[in-house]
Amino acid sequence: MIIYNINEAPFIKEMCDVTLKLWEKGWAERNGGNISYILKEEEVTPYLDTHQAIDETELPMPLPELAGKIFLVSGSGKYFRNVIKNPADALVILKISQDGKYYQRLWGLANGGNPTSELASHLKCHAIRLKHDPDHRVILHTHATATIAMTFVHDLDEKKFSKTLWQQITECLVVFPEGVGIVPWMVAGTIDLGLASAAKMEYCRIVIWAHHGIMGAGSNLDDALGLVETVDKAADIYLRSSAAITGIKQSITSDELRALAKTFNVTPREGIL
Ligand code: 2HA
Ligand code: ZN
Repeated sequence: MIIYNINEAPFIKEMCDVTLKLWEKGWAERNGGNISYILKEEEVTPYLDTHQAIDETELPMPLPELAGKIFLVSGSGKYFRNVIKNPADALVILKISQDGKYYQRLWGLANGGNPTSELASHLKCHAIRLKHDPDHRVILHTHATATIAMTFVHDLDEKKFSKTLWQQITECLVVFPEGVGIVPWMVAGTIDLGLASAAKMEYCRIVIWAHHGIMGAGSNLDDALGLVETVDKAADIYLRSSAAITGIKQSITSDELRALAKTFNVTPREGIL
């Protein structure tokens, strides 16, 4: 039985909060960025009949691993700044069919439209992260300014890039000991970009899209946003310290990073230090 107004649902409020934060950060110009969030059946049922589909659309590729999963997703072309004003217009709740070939719209996109153009990337990344982390729930893509800037001036070798990030703020290694994945510039919204990102998500929760943005995975919206914020803060410090122009004078050494890893009981990805 449906009892409550979905606009009051915690997952809708969280999505409104995070999309507005991303816009305030200057990372979500125009319709930039997209988010998808796995909802649990029991979270949704007080607000929606999860067996009542409005319509059904074929997925760009079959994803049987995600059969029956429910996602809250931002809409294609929708502005993050506006999500809070009209969540039913800007967001969509969809459910993957039992054969993994279709998604059914349960709610949202009230004035028409489609889920994010990066849906294929998101779903593929969810499937991979769930294999490694049963608590995984969120994929967040945003145009994090400093991270994008760093992809113009730093070697794109992901191990070198990861080490530079770890050297900027002491906590970085602790927050993302697996480092970051990097994909070269690719056309946005393509299956190829989705597959390349998902391949990186086999071993890390951050994938940087060179000259475009960043994708972060997490167990909830705060977790994914916190991860992306940590990476971007490190990138910002790297750029502000003028390392990119003048060369670094001193930094956190490999031995120091190893000591940090030991103290915090994290295992840095092999081959970076
Ligand atoms: O949603 O950010 O990568 C717009 C984008 C595409
Ligand atoms: Zn983008």
